[in-house]
Amino acid sequence: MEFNDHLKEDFDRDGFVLVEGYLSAGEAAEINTHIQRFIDEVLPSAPDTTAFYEDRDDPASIKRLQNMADLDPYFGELFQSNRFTSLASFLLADDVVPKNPQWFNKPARVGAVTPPHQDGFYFMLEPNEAITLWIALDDIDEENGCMRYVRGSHRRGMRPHRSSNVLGFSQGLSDFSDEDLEREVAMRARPGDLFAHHSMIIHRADANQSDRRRAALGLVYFAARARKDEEKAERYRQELFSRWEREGKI
Ligand SMILES: O=C(O)CCC(=O)C(=O)O
Repeated sequence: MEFNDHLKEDFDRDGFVLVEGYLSAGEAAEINTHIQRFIDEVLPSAPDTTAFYEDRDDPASIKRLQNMADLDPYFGELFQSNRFTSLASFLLADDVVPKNPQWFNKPARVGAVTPPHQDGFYFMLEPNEAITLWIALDDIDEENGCMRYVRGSHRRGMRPHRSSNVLGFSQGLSDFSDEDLEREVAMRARPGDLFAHHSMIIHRADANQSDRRRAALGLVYFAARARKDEEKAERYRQELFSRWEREGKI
C-alpha cells in the first residue's frame, strides 16, 4: 500500500496523525456488528480478564475488551491484515509485531476518564517504538470523551507515572501540567477515522458526559527493533492483577 510522505512527517513531528475515513462508515459498522457478536457469543466462555466493566453488576457497562485476536478469528485476521500492518510499518519505518487489539468503550454517562499517560510506560520497550492504530467506531467529540494528544510530547522522554485508580488505565502521569494542557489538542472523529499514535505520546480523554456511546478499536504494533523487558512486564502484570483481585475489580 502506498502512503503519502506527509503522513510520516506529521507523525514524526506531532507523535500522532489523523487519517480521516481510513475505513468507510460501512466498514466501521461491520466492526461494530462483530464487537456485538463477540460480546454475545465469545465473551460468555472467555477468561474473566477479557472484559472490564465500569460497574461489575451491569453487563452493559463494558469499558474494555482485550485478547480479541486470540479469541476470535475475525479480529485475528483484521489485526494481522496488510491494511493495518502496512500503515504501522510505514509510520514506524520498520517491520512490526502485532500485539493485542482492544475495544475501548466509554458507555453513555458512565464511561470514566482516560488518565493522561504514555503507552510506552506499560509496553516497557527498548527503544520505546510502538504504535496504536485507534479506529473510531462512533461519532466522537468533547462531550463523549474524544482523544486528547499533547502534540510533540513523544520527543520529550518518558514522564513519571503513578497509580491512577482507573480500571484499565492503572497508571497516569504524576506531573501532568498546564504546559501540557496548552499543547494539547482535542481530536473529534467520525466512524472509520483512524488515529495513529506513538507509544511515547501523552494522551488522555474525558469521561463520557453524553447519552451516546464512545467506542474505538485500538490495534497495537511494536517495531521489530524494539525489545521488551519480559521479566519486568510480567512482574508488573502479576502485581496489577493481584491488586484488581484484592479490590474486587475483576
Ligand atoms: O480510548 C481511550 O480513551 C484511550 C485509548 C488509549 O489510551 C490508547 O489507545 O492508547
